[in-house]
Amino acid sequence: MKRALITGITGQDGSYLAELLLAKGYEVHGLIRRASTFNTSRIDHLYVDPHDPEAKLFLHYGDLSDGARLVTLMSEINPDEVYNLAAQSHVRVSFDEPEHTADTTGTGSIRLLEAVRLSGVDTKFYQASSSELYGATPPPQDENTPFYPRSPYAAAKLYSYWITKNYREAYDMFAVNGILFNHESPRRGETFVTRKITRAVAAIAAGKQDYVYMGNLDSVRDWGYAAEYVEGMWRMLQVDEPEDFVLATGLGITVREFLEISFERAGLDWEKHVKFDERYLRPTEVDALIGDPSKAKEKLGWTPTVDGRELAKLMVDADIEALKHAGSSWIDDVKLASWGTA
Ligand code: NDP
Ligand code: GDR
Repeated sequence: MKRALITGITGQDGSYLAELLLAKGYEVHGLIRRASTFNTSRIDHLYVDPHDPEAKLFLHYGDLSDGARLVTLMSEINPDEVYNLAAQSHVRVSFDEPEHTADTTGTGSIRLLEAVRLSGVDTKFYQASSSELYGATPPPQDENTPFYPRSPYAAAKLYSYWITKNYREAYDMFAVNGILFNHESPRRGETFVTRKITRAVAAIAAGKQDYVYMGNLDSVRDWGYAAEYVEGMWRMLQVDEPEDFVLATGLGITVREFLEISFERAGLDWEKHVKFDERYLRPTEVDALIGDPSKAKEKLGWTPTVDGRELAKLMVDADIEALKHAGSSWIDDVKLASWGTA
């Protein structure tokens, strides 16, 4: 039985990846941060009592800021595959918390790579790199496109990208970067633009909210479906040679078009419900990201089937359904989301 360690298992991608690896018969270990309340809602459906001999999912307290803990865990777990998905992953928030973002999203990766090296485990390593690395470089973007980061988040991810490549070359590690374009799902964090929109559509359609406040509607993103992207991550670790791969759909649409499709899905006119708030603008914006996934198609046999337009409908349907079961807690979430700058 193969054993995997996932950092960021409580996040969107971590939850889909855990599901995928468990279905493939892996024993899955996840790193979770201690919080004053439980934050495992995305993986609660995978819970099996750890005393049960059939249990295959195990969680361990730890943090990417705590290198010694990572070495201990790596030695104890002795994984065949490590997926480094943990990060402060919000671009807008990285302008508010640049140093924390550097520590988690940047230095966190070297701590984990060092934990692999110091513990001496023989493992493959996946680094969650991002299309944000391309930043100001115009589309289409592929594995050979020059990077031009435009945020503290992207600059931290740039460090992680290069240090992963360096450990591959310096220590002959099987360490790869998945350069993933935006990918979304009904489990997407509530303050990323797609989920913010689809949750607002559900709330407005139910008469619980009148408006949603947004920032720049002109940016173009290549949105794919997270459940399909974790399959691509896994495939990157199953090939003979360690290489970096782009995962994308190849279709770019504007935030405005995503809004239009989402509101239309619920029979609403977006222009009557969307207001501008400059709080959601970024000091430097990434105007357009559209990926070319040819290499992943050819070498991994990975082909996405859901693009941004389909995703908008899928996510609106899911949020309308979720709202029916949420009761009063839904309103509180919407209020909470509007407190910050995200
Ligand atoms: P999420 O924000 O949903 O999840 C981030 C995860 O990282 C959470 O489990 C979070 O834990 C954990 N985490 C944050 N800080 C720390 C820390 N200091 N120590 C340990 N764990 C920590 O991100 P996604 O699932 O969307 O993305 C997964 C990865 O892929 C991230 O690295 C992201 O930057 C990257 N990425 C994402 C893309 C996307 O479109 N989704 C595209 C390209 C790259 P907690 O639940 O406790 O907060
Ligand atoms: P992004 O995702 O920055 O691409 O990073 P996000 O959904 O936050 O923004 C996408 C675009 O929408 C514009 N926008 C708004 N964004 C938010 N969050 N809230 C708003 O109100 C709003 N109005 C307009 C943004 O300006 C931006 O242009 C995501 C993250 O998952 C990263 O971790 C990952 O690396 C990249 O995708 C690829």
